Amino acid sequence: MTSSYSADQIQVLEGLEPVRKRPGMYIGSTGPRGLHHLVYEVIDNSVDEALAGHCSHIEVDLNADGSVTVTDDGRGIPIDIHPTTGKSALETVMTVLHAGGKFGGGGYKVSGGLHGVGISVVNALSEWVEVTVWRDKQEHIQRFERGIPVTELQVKPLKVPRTGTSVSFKPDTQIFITTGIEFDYTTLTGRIRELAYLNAGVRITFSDLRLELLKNNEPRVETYHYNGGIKEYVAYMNRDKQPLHEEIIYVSGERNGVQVEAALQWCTDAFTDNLLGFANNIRTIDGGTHLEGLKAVLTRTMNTFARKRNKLKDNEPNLGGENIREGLTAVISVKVPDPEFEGQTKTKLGNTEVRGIVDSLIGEVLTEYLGFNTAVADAILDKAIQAFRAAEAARRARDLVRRKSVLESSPLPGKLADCSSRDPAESEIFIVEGDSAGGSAKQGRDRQFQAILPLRGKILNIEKTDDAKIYKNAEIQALITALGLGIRGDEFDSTQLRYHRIVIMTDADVDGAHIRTLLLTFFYRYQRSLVDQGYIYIACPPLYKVERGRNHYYCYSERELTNLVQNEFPANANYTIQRFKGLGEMMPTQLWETTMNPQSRTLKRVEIEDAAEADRIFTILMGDRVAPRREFIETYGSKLDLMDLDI
Ligand code: 0RA
Repeated sequence: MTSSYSADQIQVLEGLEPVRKRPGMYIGSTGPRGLHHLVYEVIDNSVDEALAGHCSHIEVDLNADGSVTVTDDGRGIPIDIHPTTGKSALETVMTVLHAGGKFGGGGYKVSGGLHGVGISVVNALSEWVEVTVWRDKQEHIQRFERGIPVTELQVKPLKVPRTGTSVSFKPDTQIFITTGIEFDYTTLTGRIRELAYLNAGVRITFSDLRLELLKNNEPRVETYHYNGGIKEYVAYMNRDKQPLHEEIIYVSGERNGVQVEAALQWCTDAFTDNLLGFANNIRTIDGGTHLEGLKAVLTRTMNTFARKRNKLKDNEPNLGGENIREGLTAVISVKVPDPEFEGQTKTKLGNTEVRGIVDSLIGEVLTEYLGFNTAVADAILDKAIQAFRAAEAARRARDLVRRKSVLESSPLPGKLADCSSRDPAESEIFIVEGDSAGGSAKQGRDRQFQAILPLRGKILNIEKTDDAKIYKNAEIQALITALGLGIRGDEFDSTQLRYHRIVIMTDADVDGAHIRTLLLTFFYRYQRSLVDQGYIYIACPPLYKVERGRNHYYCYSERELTNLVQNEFPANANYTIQRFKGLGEMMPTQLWETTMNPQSRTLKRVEIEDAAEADRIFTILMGDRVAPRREFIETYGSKLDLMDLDI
């Protein structure tokens, strides 16, 4: 390091020290989510360059050493010396908090909310960063360690002229202490696919070059490139459903500096809505003014049409918004110059002006479209009217249930082995498959805080069943009363919940996976907040017991078994392997030790990051169309690989 950097160093420390002190303030957490945000932040910079029209290809590499490289073919981060700081623009962007925006130069700095904190935050939280800029027929490289420049900008002539930026970084294990720095393939590709859909025409290549994931010596390389943008996104989400109308309705426009883009398609075989909102490329999980605008304009426009086309009589009430949205898949993406993100997780768009802009822009286009395509308008209206009648019938069924008080006052199910504790916060319930596993679990548990509910065989498929039948089903009634759930569709009251950990414990085979899916579907469709608020867990029983001499080991995956036998044991070791075919085969003490004891078990909390993907999975697994379901199960086998199961 040259002496001329010592003055800068102090400045740099002042600049980025708060980030290292309180990383959570900048990236949300130092868990897996925060870790992945580092990658998103770097990609977002390249996406901005693409949106400005200067870059067509972005490459993301997960390197074998645990670092990540993001390369683009844009103009390259400027390297000229800033007159006041005396540092290059590149170094300024890398070492000064929020310095990125200054170089934005018009257009949208689309990032916001969770990201958009600037690439300097990535620099601060990385063990090292290396930036390469190709521009002005030269290659410029600078290296940083924990936010501090450790080399000057090194310049070499470029033999083959090119332009662009490449940022490599390795997250700092001193920052990501608890969960480490391993990136998740599905999480990253999910976001990259989303970005490619949201930014039509941008090509993003993803390569996983990590040694342990090499399959048949081939790295996993995936390219995401959608010229149709969010229209293709809707087609992708609906690919296993029956569209009600072929053409996807598409709206795009700009008003008062706010860009609006929406794509909509209704399906005949879907009974929920699936609305995805984005603001400045950030998924707004908690909605906000753009979604409010979309819902309002849909309800108003469709009711106007219903009267115009005599589908509703003068004395009949308006169709409800939820009736109109039944079976609708929609993506709305807005770009707001000055986004406000609200709520605890900053995933709700707050800008009030957006509501009216979305409403008026979409209203104009939709009215014109439906006026020209009356067959489409009629099909959507007929479905909405059907939905309205079904909702009326369901409401009557619910009222009946409520009057009879089946749920509220019914005794706890006989097969429930309840725990002694009455404090839901410390209580757990294990939902197990069959009486045999139930028996082992009952004997193995700690009855103070662990309850066991054995289910007989497969539970009812809630996806295909109407409300009246649901309440009559014995297994579902047992679940509802044991857990203390209310009536479907009612506001979720977490104070009524009898256990704060609801653990699905099924066999590690195809049947077990199916039952787990049925249960997850039940929770997801019946009381989605149970999933969203993190009450649902999956138990991880071992697959193998290995005995060698007086020692025994439990292995929870094939990989663990191979590793144990090949790497931990001497070459000529004598050992036996027992494969557990079901939980019922385990001794109660074994089940306790490996799967139920909080001191030694692993529980996975079910987290559904991508509601759209979850929705699609449940539709495939539970819906009527057999072909995609078979294909899905053949592809993914017993692991629900696409769902993000985190911790
Ligand atoms: C500001 C100005 C210019 C380019 C960029 C930023 C830029 C930043 C990043 C970050 C990753 N990739 C990037 N590509 C470009 C343009 C300056 C000019 O040439 O006029």
